[in-house]
Amino acid sequence: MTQRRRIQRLIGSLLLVAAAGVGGGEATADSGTDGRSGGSAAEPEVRPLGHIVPVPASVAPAGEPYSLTRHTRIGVDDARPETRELGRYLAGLLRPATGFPLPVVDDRAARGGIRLRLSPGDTELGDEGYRLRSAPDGLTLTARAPAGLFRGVQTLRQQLPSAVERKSVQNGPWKIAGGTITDTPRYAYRGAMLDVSRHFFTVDEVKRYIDQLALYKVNTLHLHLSDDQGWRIAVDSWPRLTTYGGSTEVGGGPGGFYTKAQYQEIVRYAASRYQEVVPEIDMPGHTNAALASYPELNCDGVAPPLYTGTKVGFSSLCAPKAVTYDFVDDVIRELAALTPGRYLHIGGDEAHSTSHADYVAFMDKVQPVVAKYGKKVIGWHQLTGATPAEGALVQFWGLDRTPAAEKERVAAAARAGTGLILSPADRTYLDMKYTKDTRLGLAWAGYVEVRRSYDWNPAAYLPGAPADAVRGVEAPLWTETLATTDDLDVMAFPRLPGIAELGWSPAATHDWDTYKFRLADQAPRFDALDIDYYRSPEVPWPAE
Ligand code: TNX
Repeated sequence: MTQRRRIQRLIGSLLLVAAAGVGGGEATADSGTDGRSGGSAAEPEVRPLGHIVPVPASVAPAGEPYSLTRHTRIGVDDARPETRELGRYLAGLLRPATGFPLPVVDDRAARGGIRLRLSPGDTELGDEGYRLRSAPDGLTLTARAPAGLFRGVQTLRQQLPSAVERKSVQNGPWKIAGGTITDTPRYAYRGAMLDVSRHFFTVDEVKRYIDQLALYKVNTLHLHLSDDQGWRIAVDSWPRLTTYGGSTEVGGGPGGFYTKAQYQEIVRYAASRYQEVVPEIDMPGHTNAALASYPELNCDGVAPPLYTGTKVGFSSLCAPKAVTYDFVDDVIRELAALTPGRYLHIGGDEAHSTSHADYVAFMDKVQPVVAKYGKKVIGWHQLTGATPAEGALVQFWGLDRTPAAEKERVAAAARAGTGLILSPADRTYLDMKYTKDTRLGLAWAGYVEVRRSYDWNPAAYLPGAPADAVRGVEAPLWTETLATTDDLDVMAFPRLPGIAELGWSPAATHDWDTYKFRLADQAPRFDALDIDYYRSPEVPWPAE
């Protein structure tokens, strides 16, 4: 958290204390008002069912709330070992703030408690859906698979007062509104990308981001592992990629890289949050770190110096050279072996110093290598300038002003069966400035205020692309200007939850005028989780 926000928050709590003194100990809707208009009231004791982000597909409030107490047990169905693990995860979330023991027990021993149940026959719940039933006599989460229970746990968590996110014991009561939520995702692919190349982020920093994504039901973490400024993943057969190519970053800092063991730790942690990691090695452009590490990868056989600036489009692997494909085969083989997920992202963007013929030849040779090692290709949408492989997905990162012909090329690929991930830069790029006054970020795609990032429809975004070609959305976080977790926080929040909602919630629920209130009510949760965020004037935040 920045110093400025710490001070703001301190003043906010002093005002609250003062207001409580005047009002006889009751915080009122006005307490702590800091002069901003339109702020919503203090958190109610029981959050209305479904007043969360992403908004659930179906919400049926009914009856009295469920109360979590010091006697609550968490019951797990032992049909699969993951369920007990999920019970422990839930207990781990709830114990610090409630101070309750919350033992994880056999389902039968949890009468009146919180129960996590698998019901594989419940086909309407799909792969990630869940049902939450809350009543005074118990709370039950049901899903067909552990992933659904995990998503349901996030709903349960958001239904509780935001103080539940704090790491020390807080006052309850801990109530969850009565009724039933039945919820399934709109899209199977709900991603976030983190660029660990322009600035390196440690394993712990990546885990922190994974936990933030989990809260909003994101299921894919795309890691941009190589670029001009740094190579971040160990490759045993080409060790200088990391020892030399990983030794710096934008601005000349020390950079860094993940050993294979560290990378696997990230992958395992993501899996425990039901996120699939999509590793990206960007090729044939964005490769200065590799070219600097191995002279033979350059057409002229001369290694360029390491690069710590922020220009793009100046580097290329040498498409005509045989050694290039030995290199690519080794990298993809070793990376595939670290990847339980289905996809490898091969980049393919901004290859401005690769000729079109070389680009096509390169992609024609490289995509089969991905298949050979058992993975499917994802590429940035320039891949449609070559021929995307069978089963490939392309990630569209254009914007409103992208030429119609370029959009049509992507749409044509979609009509021919290529799946689409939508990351329009002027909507989903979390590194774009919110306004001209935003301290961090870039502005090449324009300013992206909170409403703009939320208020678009993925199904109708790309003219001529069939709606069912859209596999989902992804919010990329490029880090040329971002060096710390505070920097990541303030750019991702509060736009990330909006992209996550576009990915999860049914199109029929899409509505800025209701979303903005649900988003506003995430603010105390951001605070409790120590997430720095941009207090956009478009959002009716509660007073701090
Ligand atoms: C474009 S989007 C890039 C990245 C930059 C980003 C900055 C894409 C595939 N390439 O290399 O980091 O803009 O916003």
